[in-house]
Amino acid sequence: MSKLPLISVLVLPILLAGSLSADAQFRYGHLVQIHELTFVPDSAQVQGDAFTVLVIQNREEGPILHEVRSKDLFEPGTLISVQGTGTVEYEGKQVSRVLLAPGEEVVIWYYAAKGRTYTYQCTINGHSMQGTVQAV
Ligand SMILES: [Cu+2]
Repeated sequence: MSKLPLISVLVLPILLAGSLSADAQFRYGHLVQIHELTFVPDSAQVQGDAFTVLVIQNREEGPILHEVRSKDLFEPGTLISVQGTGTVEYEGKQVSRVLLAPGEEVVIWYYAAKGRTYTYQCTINGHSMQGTVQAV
């Protein structure tokens, strides 16, 4: 685990160099923060037909565990890699979900195909959270 935070240190400045706008949106990816049982922002657009990164951080102030599930993002041919400080769980060879304790983050590299919409969810402990990424 000790080497994992380094990845964020390397990746986030690259992302943030592109834009520091308030909507935290980046051309080749975007940053989502979880606050009060909500993905913020819960929708975004990214460049289509391009390698893209989605960073999701659990920023809850209380001890609230979240997960990231996504049939779309974790499917073969879409997912490139999952990094970060969260706990990655697998079903066979496929990522089934990533658990995020407060302060943890997941860095999802994937190929965004133009025209597709990718959804991700958290349903742990009765949560009904959803976010979408549209590749344009
Ligand atoms: Cu949740």
